[in-house]
Amino acid sequence: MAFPRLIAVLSFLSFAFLSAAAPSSRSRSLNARADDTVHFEVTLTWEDYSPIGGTPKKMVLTNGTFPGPALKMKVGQSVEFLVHNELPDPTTVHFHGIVQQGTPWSDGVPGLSQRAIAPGSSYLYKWTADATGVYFYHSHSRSQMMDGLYGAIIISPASEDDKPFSLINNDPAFIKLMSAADDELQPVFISDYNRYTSQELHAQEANANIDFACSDAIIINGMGSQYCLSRDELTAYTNPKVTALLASVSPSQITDKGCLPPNLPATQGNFTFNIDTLPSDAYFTCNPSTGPMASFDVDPAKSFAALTFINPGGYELLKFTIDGHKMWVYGVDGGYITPKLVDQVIVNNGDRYSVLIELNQPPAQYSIRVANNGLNQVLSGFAVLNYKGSVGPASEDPNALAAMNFAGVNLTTLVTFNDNLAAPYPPSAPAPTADVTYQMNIKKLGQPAGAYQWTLSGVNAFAPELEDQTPLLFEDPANVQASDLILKTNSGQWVDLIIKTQGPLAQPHPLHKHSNKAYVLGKGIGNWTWNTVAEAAAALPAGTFNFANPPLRDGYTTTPNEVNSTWMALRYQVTNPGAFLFHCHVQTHVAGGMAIAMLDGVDDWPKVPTEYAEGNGIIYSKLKKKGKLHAKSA
Ligand SMILES: *[C@@H]1O[C@H](CO)[C@@H](O)[C@H](O)[C@H]1NC(C)=O
Ligand SMILES: *[C@@H]1O[C@H](CO)[C@@H](O)[C@H](O)[C@H]1NC(C)=O
Ligand SMILES: *[C@@H]1O[C@H](CO)[C@@H](O)[C@H](O)[C@H]1NC(C)=O
Ligand SMILES: *[C@@H]1O[C@H](CO)[C@@H](O)[C@H](O)[C@H]1NC(C)=O
Ligand SMILES: *[C@@H]1O[C@H](CO)[C@@H](O)[C@H](O)[C@H]1NC(C)=O
Ligand SMILES: [Cu+2]
Repeated sequence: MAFPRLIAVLSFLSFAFLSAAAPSSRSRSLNARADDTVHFEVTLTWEDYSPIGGTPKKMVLTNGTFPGPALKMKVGQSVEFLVHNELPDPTTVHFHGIVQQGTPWSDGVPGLSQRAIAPGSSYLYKWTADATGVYFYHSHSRSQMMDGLYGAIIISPASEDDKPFSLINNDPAFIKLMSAADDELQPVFISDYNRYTSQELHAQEANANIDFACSDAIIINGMGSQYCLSRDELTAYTNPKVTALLASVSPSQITDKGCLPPNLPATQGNFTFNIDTLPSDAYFTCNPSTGPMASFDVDPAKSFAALTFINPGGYELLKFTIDGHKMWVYGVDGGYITPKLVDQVIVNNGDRYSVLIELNQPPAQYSIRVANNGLNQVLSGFAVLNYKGSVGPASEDPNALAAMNFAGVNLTTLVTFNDNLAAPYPPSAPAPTADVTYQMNIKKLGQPAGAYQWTLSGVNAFAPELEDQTPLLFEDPANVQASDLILKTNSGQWVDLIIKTQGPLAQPHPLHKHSNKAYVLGKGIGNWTWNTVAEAAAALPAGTFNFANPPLRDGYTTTPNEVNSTWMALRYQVTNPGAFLFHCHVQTHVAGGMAIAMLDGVDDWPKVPTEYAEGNGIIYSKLKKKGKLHAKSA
């Protein structure tokens, strides 16, 4: 019985020690020498932790910290990421935005690219840092990311010439300062926080039959506080659109936590709710608590500072402003863009925005304000931009410089970054036409399904249990039945994905595509009634689609609408064969089934190394016990 496992051990070992020199399919990485490998190693533990003070809950700590340590590397380097799972549950790690060119088995999706890493086991991910920018790693097992497993990935460019800063100011001295700020960029994780674990939250959803959308706090780099407002403040902050919806419930008001009540047919649909099963603090009772506040030190002698905002949150779509400062948005989802000067940026789940701030204000502490961008809850979180030599808060009245209030309503006229204008730098354009078009239909499945169950295809939910199946990557795609949940493409094809949402009350969904990025060709309000983008472009006003320099991203948020349905058209080329997930990054939605598996390049299907196909992560736990694991340091 031990025989097959022994073979697996041996082959995995040789793989682990030899493969640093393994060639990758990308020419850039062919230059990577054996010693041009960075090795990271982390241990995941399940511990009592409280980011917002008050009562701790169980959270995933990565090497004892939350968020996990940042991984820094140079473009072109080979990366090894060894993870030890000391959690009570299975896990996987996804490297969000990393293409995984030629390494689809390191994409971290259970049931697609690997088997989940069992408790007590370890797993070695290996990939190439193909492109510069800010990415992040996070759990992709069920909704475990909400329990705290995430950290930043920062890939620095080969040359300063690749950066877009001359478009801000052509003076070489300024370019040098801006580039230096980018070299020292600080990641800023902005996220909702819930006092319940992801498993408890899903149990609450199922029992109450609701799509869960109420938080305790917004935390910034794992720090924050739960603020409880007075009833007068809550009333003052209630959006008139929300007031109209509240007429159907009693009392007709938002909850003490600032949330829309969970039993609103207008937002949930026509379902039978059992909200008595919810713990009162899930939606109603607000328990104030105070935790630490994140502070970002900046040095005005350097003239500029760079921050990259990342939303790894469960379900709140967020936005931020910085008191007294405009910002140049110069990077989106890792890629540089033609910079835009703005006051506010919306950061939806999974997305990253890099901003450059000119440090031209008196040396003081300025508030970084993060507010919920949805109408589901009145909620904000705060951090500090701390100038070196600061004499204290920038003004006596803490809100004197605020561009938006606690409910996220603007207090001044402000410019919000327009996602549609995120032109890639250097310029880049898709093929003018697609080879194949797939249409999807986001909606709740409807009774008798639960109010928390969703479909992306428009037909079936991608059930969480599919994470437990044999990974699709390990199958011969000829034997895998294509369906509304499993799409097949051929290598080199240009693929259009048309995503339709159903109004009225089409809420925004921040979708995420694994592997290579896709162009956002256009978005619209109303019914999509065409077979292809070409047909739609002929029928709709000029300018509806951008074929010249459309945003090139791994995150794409559907357009919300209170009245009509909406649509969004994405285009990408199949350049990296493998099994990749396309899904909503709202954790409650993906857990509810809003996902589709793309079998990209079925005509050029990769051969999975034996070590991954058979290894299943068991090996390292054995080595560890025998003390035979020698970690190389980064
Ligand atoms: C995690 O902790 C281990 C043990 O202290 C250390 O060797 C390793 O470098 C840490 N990992 C990261 C990514 O910092
Ligand atoms: C809501 O669902 C119930 C039970 O299925 C059904 O009888 C009723 O007609 C539905 N109401 C609306 C407005 O769709
Ligand atoms: C901000 O608020 C003011 C009114 O307080 C309004 O006139 C303005 O249009 C708002 N929106 C923006 C984007 O500035
Ligand atoms: C979209 O289609 C729906 C269902 O067929 C229809 O009720 C609605 O009027 C259409 N909306 C528009 C803007 O054409
Ligand atoms: C809904 O669609 C109709 C028909 O296209 C249009 O006239 C109307 O302005 C749209 N309403 C909203 C709120 O987008
Ligand atoms: Cu969603």
